[in-house]
Amino acid sequence: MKMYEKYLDCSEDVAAALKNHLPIVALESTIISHGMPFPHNIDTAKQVEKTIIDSGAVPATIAVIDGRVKIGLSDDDMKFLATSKDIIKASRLDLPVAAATRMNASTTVAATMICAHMAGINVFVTGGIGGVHRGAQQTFDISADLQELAHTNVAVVCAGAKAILDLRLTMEYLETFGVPVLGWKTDELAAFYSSKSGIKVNYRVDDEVTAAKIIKAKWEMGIDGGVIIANPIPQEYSMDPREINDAIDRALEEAERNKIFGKKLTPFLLEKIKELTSGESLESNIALIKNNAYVGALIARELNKN
Ligand code: PSU
Ligand code: MN
Repeated sequence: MKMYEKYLDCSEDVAAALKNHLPIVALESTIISHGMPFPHNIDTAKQVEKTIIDSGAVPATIAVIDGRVKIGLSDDDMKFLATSKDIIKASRLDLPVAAATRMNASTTVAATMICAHMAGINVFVTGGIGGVHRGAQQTFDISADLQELAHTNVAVVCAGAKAILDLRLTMEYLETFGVPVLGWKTDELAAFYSSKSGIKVNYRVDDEVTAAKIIKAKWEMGIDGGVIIANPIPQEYSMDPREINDAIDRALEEAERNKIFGKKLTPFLLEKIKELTSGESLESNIALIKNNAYVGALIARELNKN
């Protein structure tokens, strides 16, 4: 038994999938506790799990409950995360504290990658990754997600990153740390609510066979770290970039006025943007995650072959 295994609890479904070498897709939980309001958070989490099952893979939503790292959540766990106001948002730095002092914590992209890797899961689906915040030249606010992508061998399917971040600086940072950003059937970096950012990805991939070959080549060559598959939001849900950027600008001003920074900043901005777009952003958010779940399942199945 590996030392870290004593911190993990796999659900029955996930344990069986690991034992039988079935394709598994990890999912984060910060989006449940800090990314969306109830009951949309739990509805979405369940729909995303169902999409993965329907696409031929096994979902594993990850969180820390009473200090236990749960790989695969029960209905009760999920309801608890979706409704309780006292869930810690755990990134890499929080994870040991959450485990040692029996906290209830949702996991960010960084923490989910760590836990997925411990459990032996190498594909992870989320909505948007954290990145270099606007104004990071002054604040130094760069999400720990990016360092995790630099070091931990998990492929992450996302709809790019939200324009609350500085997308150009985020791409520069990822380049410095050798994280390939692959555009799923596109040359352009997806910007979460809109499919267009005006920024190019490193490479375009048009199918899961090529994506899986690239991911495998990276790890077989001993080049540690993640791979990002940036999957644009489906066209019919893509929001007008002007409208969404307007909301983002106003949310950023409000955050500055209220002196919100650090780990509180991302949840604050997400909540404000939802208010300012009168919920339109929420519908897009749900659509894009399901779309990512489908692509993640395809890639997990392909990686799982041989
Ligand atoms: N971006 C989103 N929705 C989210 C997040 C980011 O569009 O829910 C969450 C993810 O869990 C991500 C985290 O890992 O916020 C990043 O937070 P921070 O910037 O504090 O690292
Ligand atoms: Mn941040």
